[in-house]
Amino acid sequence: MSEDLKRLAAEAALGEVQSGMRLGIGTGSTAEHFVRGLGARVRGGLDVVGVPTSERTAALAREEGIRLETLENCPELDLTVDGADELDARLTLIKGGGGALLREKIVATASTRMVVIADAGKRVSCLGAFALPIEVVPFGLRATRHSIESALAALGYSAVPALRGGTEPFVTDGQHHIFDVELGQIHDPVAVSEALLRIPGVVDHGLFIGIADAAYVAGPDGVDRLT
Ligand code: ABF
Repeated sequence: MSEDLKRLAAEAALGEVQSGMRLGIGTGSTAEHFVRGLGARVRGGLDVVGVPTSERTAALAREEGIRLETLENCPELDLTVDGADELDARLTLIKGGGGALLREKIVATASTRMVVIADAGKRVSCLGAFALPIEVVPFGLRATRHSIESALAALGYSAVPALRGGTEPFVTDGQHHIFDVELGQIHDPVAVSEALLRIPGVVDHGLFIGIADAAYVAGPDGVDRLT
């Protein structure tokens, strides 16, 4: 059921893709439906070039016969289509459950438009039930964890950052690690974002604020387009 909804959301976003576009291509199971649908259209004659947000997406896009470029060679994109872990009514997102948040944010920010694709289970009134991923450099992990804890405590959160992967830490495409932090409810995403970005060991976090322009959210009654 959820896979069907993801596919419906991805198909709806494919309606925004036109020949000649430079596309940012997202990561995750919803984005995979988009890549497969895009592959079918490319085989039918659609002419686009894609910049993938992860090695995983790059491999699938290649299999699908989608022409790929690096962001270095193609630094300005028309449209990025990507999934999310949570989205609210203002189209603020939590992303990074799949571990690709940094490239996802760089690619989305390099795009004129970003469109989110999701099943209705991702839609929330207040972000934060999904643990917020925070990408950090491996150097000084314990010090960075301490700084994250203190910064969040100053905002009223008593949260303990959990290193993804534990004793065998998950390594991102950028060779970083990820702390996941359960915040419960994020009433002021901007304050959380600013506090985290002040910490030197933090590379970025999974809050996407003011980046998404629209979202296709698929539920049992059809696909809603949110703007
Ligand atoms: C990417 O994949 C991520 O930012 C997010 O973490 C995840 C969503 O995955 P799925 O579509 O599998 O739920 O979009």
